[in-house]
Parts: sequence; C-alpha cells; structure tokens
Amino acid sequence: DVTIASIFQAVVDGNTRGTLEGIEQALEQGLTAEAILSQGLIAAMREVGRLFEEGEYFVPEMLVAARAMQAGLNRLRPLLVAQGIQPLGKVVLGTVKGDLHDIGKNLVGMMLEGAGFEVIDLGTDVSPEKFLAAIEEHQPHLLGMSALLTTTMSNMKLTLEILERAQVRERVRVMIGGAPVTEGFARQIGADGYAPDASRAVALAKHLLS
Ligand code: B1M
Repeated sequence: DVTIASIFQAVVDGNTRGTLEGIEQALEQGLTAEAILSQGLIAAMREVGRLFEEGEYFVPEMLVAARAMQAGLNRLRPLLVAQGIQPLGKVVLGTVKGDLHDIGKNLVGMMLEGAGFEVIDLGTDVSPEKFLAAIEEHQPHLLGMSALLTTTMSNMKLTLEILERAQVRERVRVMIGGAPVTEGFARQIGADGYAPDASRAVALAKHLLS
C-alpha cells in the first residue's frame, strides 16, 4: 500500500509531520489503526534498528525516528484504546533502571488500557526501589517490566529480588518483555510470564489474572 509505505518512510526519516499526514491519509482511506501500527510504525522502527546495526544510522537518527513514531502512536491512541470497558485490573508498568527505551512499553500500556486495564506508567529508568514503592502505594494486580538492552535485563532480576525481600512478591503477578527478553529468561529469574509483543502482553495479563 502506497500510504502505508509513505508512513514507513516518514518514520525511518524521522519526519514527524510526514508521519502524521500519512496517518490521516491512511485513516481517510479506511485503513485500520492496527494495520498502520504494525505495517507502518512498528515495521519502520525495525528498519531503523537494522540501519543502526549496520552503522548507517547513529543515535540522533534513532532519536528523531522514535519521536516520529511516538507522535504517530499518540494519534492512534484513541483508536486503539476502546472506551467504557469494565476495569480488568491494575497494572504498574515501567522500563527498568538504566534503560531509556519507552516506545514498546508505551505500546504495551496503550493496549492494556484498550483491553480495560488501569495502567500506572512509571516511565523509564525505573529503579527496583521505585517499582517496590509503586507496588506498595498502588497495590496493583500486575507488574510489567520492559527492557531493550541486554545490559539492563538484569535489573528485572534485581527488582524481583527486592520485592521478595520486602515480602510483596506474592502479592503481584509479574510479566516482562522487550526485544532481548525471552521466555527462558523470564523463567530463570522467576517472573510469571513473558510476552513477545503488545497484543500477546494483553493476552498474558488476562491469563495471569484469571
Ligand atoms: Co536503542 N538500542 N539505544 N535507542 N534502539 C536498540 C534496543 C538496539 C537493539 C539497536 C541495535 O543495535 N540494533 C541496541 C541494543 C543492543 C543490545 O542491548 N543488545 C540499542 C542501543 C545499543 C542503544 C544505545 C546504547 C545506543 C548508544 O547510545 N550508543 C542507547 C541506550 C540508551 C539507554 O537506554 N540508556 C540507545 C538509545 C536509543 C534512543 C534513545 C535513540 C531510541 C529510544 C527512544 C525511545 O524509546 N523513546 C532508541 C531506539 C529507537 C532503538 C530501536 C531502533 C527501536 C526500539 C523500538 O522502539 N522498537 C532498537 C532496535 C530494535 O529494537 N530492533 C534499539 C519498537 C517497539 C514497538 O518495539 O521496544 O521491542 P519494542 O517493544 C515491543 C516488544 O519488545 C514488546 O512489545 C512491544 C510492542 O510489540 N515489549 C513488551 C516491550 N516491552 C514489553 C513489556 C511487556 C511485554 C512486551 O510486559 C511488561
């Protein structure tokens, strides 16, 4: 599709205005928010990652692409987040300490909200102590942690350890995700579940609370 291709290219180029114009056009043409998201925005970030790996892109290019993607996500948010659903449960969500990647975490939060969860988003670079304090304050059913760097994944384990020590671990179900995270890693650190993408994060959250 030409319009989706233009959205893809605009995100790769870090062109926020082009991304938003492409999205308006795609919506006018009757394309769904889901299609725009997966074939336009998410596919474009994958391409940006590839360009970075190959040394064609550097951090500034990744950053402007991320900004364009985030603007696109904000535009799609009301379409992805359905209204008036019964609350399913409360989730505290954040990207772990040392890690500033938040696009995937934001998407997971948006989809959870869309499914009827109440989401308390702690943002990025969240220390184990801060996760613990939020659990004590908000008493959520679920804790969701995201990590995009192999070097920050270990902070998921540290967070679980601090919850254990504070004796709140059994009060919350814990799910984790992010590009370097695997099912095996989740099992290894004693998380309750792992999801590879945002829609499966919703299915997992429902499953963990059932
Ligand atoms: Co950085 N970065 N980055 N980056 N970045 C990666 C992650 C990298 C893989 C790129 C690469 O080399 N190919 C690489 C990590 C290598 C590694 O650890 N093995 C990398 C690096 C090296 C870095 C820096 C160290 C670069 C530097 O400074 N030299 C630096 C670190 C900064 C820090 O965090 N301390 C850095 C910085 C940045 C930017 C700030 C420029 C920017 C982030 C902006 C932002 O997030 N606001 C950025 C970006 C954009 C990326 C890539 C290109 C795209 C990430 C993204 O948003 N993807 C990324 C390449 C890649 O991932 N292939 C890369 C789209 C998003 C929808 O997908 O986040 O995977 P994702 O989320 C998915 C699933 O993973 C899952 O669902 C989401 C939706 O489907 N999921 C969950 C995520 N969280 C979940 C939680 C769940 C369940 C599912 O439950 C709770």
